[in-house]
Amino acid sequence: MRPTTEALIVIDVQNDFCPGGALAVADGDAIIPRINALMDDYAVKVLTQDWHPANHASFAANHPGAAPFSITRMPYGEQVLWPAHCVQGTTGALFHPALRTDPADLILRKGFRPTIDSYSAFFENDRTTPTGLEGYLRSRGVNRLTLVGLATDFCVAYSAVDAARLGFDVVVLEGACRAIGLNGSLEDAKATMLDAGIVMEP
Ligand code: VGL
Ligand code: ZN
Repeated sequence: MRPTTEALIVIDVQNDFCPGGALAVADGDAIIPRINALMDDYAVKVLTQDWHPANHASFAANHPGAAPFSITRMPYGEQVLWPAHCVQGTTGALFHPALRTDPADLILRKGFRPTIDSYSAFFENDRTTPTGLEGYLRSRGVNRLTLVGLATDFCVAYSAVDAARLGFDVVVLEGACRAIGLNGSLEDAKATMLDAGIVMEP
């Protein structure tokens, strides 16, 4: 068992990001057995859940004429327009049934405000509106994070970079993540994570 200063952060292992889902990540479900086993090693375990209202501004369907995976400009910067996914109350938003959820100390929902997306578990996409996760971890005395989940190049990377910026020591277990892969997004995300001082392990 790892010390109580370390937390496992499991990002968005939800039906819509797994094969058959609305924004399926190739092999997204393949990481689940390893994540389930990792939970036994950590005293502090947090699961995040992408949790959008149906009218969410990140959905292409809410921008007439816009194609999924196109890019638009929001007040807070560029935003990829996604197929509708992880809509509150739908099966797609549920955790994958194979993921162990009982051991989780905290389930953190994000992306619930209609006009702003939230890739990161720490800040919404304006990079300033906090989700509250930093306070939760600090008040529990956590200073080191291991990140796993979906997707490597979006929610995992954004969460890892924000965590490093906040002063946490961050390790990303690449083998326990899978990527969406959109115009070099994985390569970009890896470079950004390495620049931020994040340790990438297999
Ligand atoms: C994610 C795109 C949109 C993710 C969430 O979990 O990486 N990607 N919403
Ligand atoms: Zn989303």
